[in-house]
Amino acid sequence: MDEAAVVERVKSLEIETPSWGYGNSGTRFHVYPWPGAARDVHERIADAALVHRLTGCCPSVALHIPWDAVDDYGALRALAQEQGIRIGAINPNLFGDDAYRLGSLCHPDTGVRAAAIRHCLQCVEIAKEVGSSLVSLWLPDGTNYPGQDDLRARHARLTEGLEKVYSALPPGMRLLVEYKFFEPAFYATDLPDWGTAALVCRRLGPQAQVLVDTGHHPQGTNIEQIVAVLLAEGLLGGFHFNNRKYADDDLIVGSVDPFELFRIMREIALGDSAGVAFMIDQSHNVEGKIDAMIQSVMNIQTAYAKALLVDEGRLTEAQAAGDVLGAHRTLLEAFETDVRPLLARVRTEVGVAPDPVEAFRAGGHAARLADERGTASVESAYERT
Ligand code: LRH
Ligand code: MN
Repeated sequence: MDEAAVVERVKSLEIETPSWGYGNSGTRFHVYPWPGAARDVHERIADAALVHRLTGCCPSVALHIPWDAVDDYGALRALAQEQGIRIGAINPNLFGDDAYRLGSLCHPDTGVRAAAIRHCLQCVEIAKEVGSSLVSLWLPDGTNYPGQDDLRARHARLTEGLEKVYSALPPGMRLLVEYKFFEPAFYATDLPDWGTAALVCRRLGPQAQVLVDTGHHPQGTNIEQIVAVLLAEGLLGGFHFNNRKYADDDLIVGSVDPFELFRIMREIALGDSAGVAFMIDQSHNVEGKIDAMIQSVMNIQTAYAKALLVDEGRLTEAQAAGDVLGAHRTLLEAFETDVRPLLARVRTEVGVAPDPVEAFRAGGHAARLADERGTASVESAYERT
C-alpha cells in the first residue's frame, strides 16, 4: 500500500479511551495518588476530550457503571458532546458488590443472578440514553477450588443470564463478551477463553460478538491467530488494548511487546474490521494518566501504520513459493520501518501536533490540572463508585 493510502487508513482509525484510565488506580498493595488525576465522571470525560483534541482520533469514551453513574444520563451525553466527544461502550460492573462472592450471572443463588441481570439491563437502558451502541460485558465469575461448584451448571446459568440480557438489546446495539483466563477466580473462570466466548456469542445471535482484551491470555498465546479466526467468523466485536509481561498487568499497549501489537494490527489491516471497536483498557499506577493514554494511542497508530506497509504482493509470492524466511523478512521490513514521519503527516492533516505527548507536556496541562484539582485522597481503584 502506498504512503497516501496508509495515511488515509490511519486517519480512519478511531480509538476509544476508558474513563477508568484517567483516575488514580493501583494494585492491592497501594494506590499512589497522582496530582490532577480525574476525581469524578465529569473530569474523566474532560480528560478524554483533551486526549481527543491532542490526538484527533479518540472521539469516544467508555464508561463503567456504577463508577461513572449519574442521575441524568442525558445531561452527561450533552456534556460529552459539548466537549467534542461521545459516550461509547457501557461496561456493567459485576465484581464490585459483596453479593458477587460466588459469582454474578453464574452464582448458585437465583436472587443474586437476578440482581446481576437487572444491573446488565440497567446498563442497556443507560446505553440507549447516552446514544451508545455497545454494552461491553466482562464477568469475574469463577471458582477457587475443585468441587466448589458444578462447572456445567455454572455454564447453564451463564448462557441463561446472557440470553436475558441479549433479548433486551434494541436493534443496532451489540453485546461484547469479554473473556479472561483467570483472576479474580483462581481455579475455574466461567468465561475463560475465546472459544467459550465464541460459542456463547453464536448461541446468543448476531448482536453478540467477542471482545479480545490483550491481557487476558495465558503466556505464549498467539493472540493474532485468535483475532484472525474471530475476524474470519465475523465474531470479533472489539479490543481492550493494553500490554502485560506477566499477568493482567494493564500496562501501556505496545510497551512490553510492540511486535505482538504489530502482528495483531496486521490481522486488522488484512481483514474487514468494520464495526470492530478499538478500545483501550489500562490502569496507570505509577505514571501520569493523560500522557500515558496519549502514548497508548500513538503506539496503536504506529503498529497499524507499520502493518499497512507490509508488501502484500511480495509476501504472498514468498508464501506461495514456500520461501519461509523470505516471507518472514517481508514482514520484518515493515515492522522495522520508521513510521514517525508518516504519522506526523497524519496528525498534521487532522490538525494536531506531530507528537501529541510532547504537545501535552509543552502545553502545561499537567500543571494546570494539578492546580485545578489538587491531589485526590485515594481508595483502592475498585472501591471507587
Ligand atoms: C477485567 C477488565 C474488564 C474491566 C476491568 C476494568 O480485567 O479487563 O474489561 O471491566 O478490567
Ligand atoms: Mn478489559
